Amino acid sequence: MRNIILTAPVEGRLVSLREVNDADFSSGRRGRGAAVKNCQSGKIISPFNGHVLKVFGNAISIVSNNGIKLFIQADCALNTFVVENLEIENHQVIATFDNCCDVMFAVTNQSEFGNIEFEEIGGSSIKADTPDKNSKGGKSLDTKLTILGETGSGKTCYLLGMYYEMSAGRDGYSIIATDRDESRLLVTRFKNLKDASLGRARFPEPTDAAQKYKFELQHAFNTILPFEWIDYPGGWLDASKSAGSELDEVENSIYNSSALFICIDGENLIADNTQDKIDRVREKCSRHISPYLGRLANNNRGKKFPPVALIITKFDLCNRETDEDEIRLILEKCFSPLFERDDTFIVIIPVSLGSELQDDEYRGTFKPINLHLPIYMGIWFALRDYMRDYEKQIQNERENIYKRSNEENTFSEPVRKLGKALFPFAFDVFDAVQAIRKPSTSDLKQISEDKIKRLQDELNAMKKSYERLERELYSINLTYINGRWRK
Ligand SMILES: Nc1nc2c(ncn2[C@@H]2O[C@H](COP(=O)(O)OP(=O)(O)OP(=O)(O)O)[C@@H](O)[C@H]2O)c(=O)[nH]1
Ligand SMILES: [Mg+2]
Repeated sequence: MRNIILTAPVEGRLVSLREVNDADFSSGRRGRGAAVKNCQSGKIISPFNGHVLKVFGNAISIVSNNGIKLFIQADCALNTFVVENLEIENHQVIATFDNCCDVMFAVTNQSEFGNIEFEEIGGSSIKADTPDKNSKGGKSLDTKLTILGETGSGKTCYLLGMYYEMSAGRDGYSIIATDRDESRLLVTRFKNLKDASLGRARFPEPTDAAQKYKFELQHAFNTILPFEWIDYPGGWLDASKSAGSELDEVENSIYNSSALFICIDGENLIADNTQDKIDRVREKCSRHISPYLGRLANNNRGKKFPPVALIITKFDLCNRETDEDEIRLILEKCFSPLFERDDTFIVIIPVSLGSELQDDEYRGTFKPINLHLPIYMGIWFALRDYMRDYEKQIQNERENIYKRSNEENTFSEPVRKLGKALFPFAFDVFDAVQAIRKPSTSDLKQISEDKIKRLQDELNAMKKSYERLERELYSINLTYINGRWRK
């Protein structure tokens, strides 16, 4: 089947159709496509040579000479320059619009094609998708966070506590569960965790199957990063006891993770001396996890190792007898191959749900410590990737402007000027026709300049977030970057 790549018919950052409010598009009924949100004003440009099939008040359907049918719709009226059956050329402006929010487009005869991709005008590309009807929104879930650790080490409690902290909002950030039912369940579970009257029953049951949660990280209530969180039963890590399919699932998840969270049970750090603590962490935790890290490095050759948060859970149990220097030493010994790599970012984060949690038959006070920091690390790294992508897009636009300036300054402009001097009337007509057929060089330059400004503004906002998160992370004295401890 033929794969196709089309230039988007409108300028702007492409997003998945899942993000638009129009049910025909977001459900996939219109076909596979993409959208540009918050366009305000702009032009609809044909991405191929072909002709117009139909013109509606706010939509146009066009077909390419080689049979690609594209339906383009805005959520405002269009000023159309074309009529049914009119031939159109690649790059021809077929309509303009003012005061729009979203422009959506989809290949309606999608079943005739294999891969369908859309390229931003002068930017990166997006795979056209048929949105899943059950999905309630979100960009593609590229950011995956996997939490690993022995059974009973506090992974699920950590997730519940983290959601409790972050759903309320912290430093301008907040997290919401994308699915409302999932959100309700999480809220009920962390309410239990807080409810001292429940005693032992305040804690979750051991996890018996892999659980995936879809979250959205927001800043100032704007979604900046959708991510998936995967919570495994700790028992699955023990290769001697697990089924092959369980091991495959854990392994795949680790390979595709943007950041790894490894829980080390603080109870293992309650011992008479450092060597005993090392032996316990090694036996209970690193012995099971290290083989996965080894295979990850093997699989990942040439790529960077994901950042790792070593989360010491239940820190309330061991904080009196284990200080920072000893923690460093213990974890360096237990995860020595990881610390030997010179491309890793490791941060050790002691966390706790409350210092008196286990007092009085588990009726102690819920008082979370540091639960936000591991997730800050994940966000920090994801933002870094986003910022690189934005910088690349800005660079592309700058190159576009440079190319356009060269076009203006060379052949076509002087020839056009001379023609206009000799045949002024004919060239006025020619210019008028051109104006509706193609965006002029200066228009395209303006599109690029506007885009650079928008990207730059978003990039600046991301940089501010990035720096704030970096300050938070560096405030922990237990960060290990590219082969050395950060003092
Ligand atoms: N003192 C203390 N105990 C905690 C804390 N967090 C969790 N626990 C205890 O650890 C137990 C296990 O926590 P879970 O979150 O269920 O452990 P898990 O890693 O998800 O375990 P599996 O689902 O079996 O893999 C809880 O039932 C609590 O008793 C904490 O911050 N402090
Ligand atoms: Mg669990």
